[in-house]
Amino acid sequence: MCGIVGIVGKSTVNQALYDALIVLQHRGQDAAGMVTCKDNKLFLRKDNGLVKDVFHTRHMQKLVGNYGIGHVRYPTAGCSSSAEAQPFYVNSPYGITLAHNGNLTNVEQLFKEVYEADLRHVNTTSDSEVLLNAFADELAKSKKLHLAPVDVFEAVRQLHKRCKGGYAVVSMILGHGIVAFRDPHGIRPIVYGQRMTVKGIEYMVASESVALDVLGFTLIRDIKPGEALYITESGELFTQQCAENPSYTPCIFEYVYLARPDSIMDGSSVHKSRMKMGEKLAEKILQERPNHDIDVVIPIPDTSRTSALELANRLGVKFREGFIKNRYIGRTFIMPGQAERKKSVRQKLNAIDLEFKGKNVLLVDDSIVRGTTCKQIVQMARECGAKKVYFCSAAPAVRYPNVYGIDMPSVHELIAHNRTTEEVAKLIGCDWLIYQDLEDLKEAVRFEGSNLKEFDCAVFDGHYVTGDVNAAYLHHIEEERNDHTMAKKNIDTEIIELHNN
Ligand code: PIN
Repeated sequence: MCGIVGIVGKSTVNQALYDALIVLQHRGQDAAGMVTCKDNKLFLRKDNGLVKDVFHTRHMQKLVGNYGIGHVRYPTAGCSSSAEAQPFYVNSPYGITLAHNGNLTNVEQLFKEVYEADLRHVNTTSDSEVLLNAFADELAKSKKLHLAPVDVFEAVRQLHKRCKGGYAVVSMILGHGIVAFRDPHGIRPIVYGQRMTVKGIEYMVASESVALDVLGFTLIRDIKPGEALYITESGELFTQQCAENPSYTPCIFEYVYLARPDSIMDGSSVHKSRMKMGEKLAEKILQERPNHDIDVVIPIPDTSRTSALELANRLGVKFREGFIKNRYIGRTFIMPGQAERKKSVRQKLNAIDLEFKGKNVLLVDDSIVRGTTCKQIVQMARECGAKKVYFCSAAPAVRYPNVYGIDMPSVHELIAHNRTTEEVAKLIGCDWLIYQDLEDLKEAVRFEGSNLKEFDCAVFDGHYVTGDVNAAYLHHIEEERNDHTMAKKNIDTEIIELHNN
């Protein structure tokens, strides 16, 4: 998962891009980058680190121009070297830069084409750089010094035929403008909006609507699956459907945990979806445990608060904050290596004893992935004197890997992989465990009159909407993801970086 943004403004856009990246920081804390364009020159700054640490005044002063794109990275494929920070750049044709959120499932095939047929060199292991080269190759086929919108759309049309997987992309073509597009299944999110200035209309595309809100842009709509958007440097906007058979199956996990609650995605409010997840969970508890003896509902901060509150309301049970989070520690599942993850839970959360002592508590989390955090939290609740500890997950059991750009662990590290609910309950040490049903989760995200019928729910049901994910690919992903490989990659990267310096 990453965050992307692109702006075509009427004056310098660097500050607006920076502000947007700050708002999208939750989508990736690993690296950040921005590229702007002025007088036929590109200005690029990217590095590992948080947005606030990557851009200093001296960089911002040089990032001039009225259009540009930006990226925050949460590594999914490839390694975490700063050379893999985005946006990526190719000089031919025109000078093109690109930022990508998602993961291509046919990257090896595409790499081969780019290398052997298009005669292009890719310098990193990032699928985004391969995607950029394939896009550049398609744009070059127009053989024009200046592209018309129809040429841009033709290039995206051809690109859709060549790429498989999940991708939301923003690309800047020097001397032309910004192109944004979304994969034909609409797996990863991307929206666009506008704001009026005295000099005219400015346009912005971003992963989440919250970036538009904060910068005073009005949301126009989501880019449709397969659709492309072209905004010229002078501010003319064109859109076109570029996929042959688009289908609308956005990633449901965005609503569970990834997106900010104040975002609207594909027309559905993330906040409202999470409230409904709580209501649905309450109904399931009442059905499965009509004589439950829950004294208090306690959320595991932060994401689960919204659903836990609605759950408590619906059950007619008290809602209490029992865990205090140290907000200066990063998210748990982005850290490589099990030992580091275990250590950080205690640093991250502390329990208030009196909310637990002598009570039957229902703990609520947004999801259970590895189960390591949950296990320690259950233990903390018991140490604080809870009589019974029950557990609820606002999402169904995570049993399969994600291949469309969410950095899920290897299947063997997923606690629910090949396990029943009872087995998971036993492992995390709670008295009973209830998972959301998948149909209820879908219901929670759909709203009345919405076009959203189906979703990418692969992590819950193992069904991969792009149709190309087979056992061999899953095996390959598995090899890439286990902690051992990740740790080795990080060490190798460090050595290469030291060597380069
Ligand atoms: C954390 C959201 N959420 C908490 C991420 C823990 C799974 N974990 C996924 C639960 S926050 S575990 O609210 O956004 O900070 O199953 O891997 O132990």
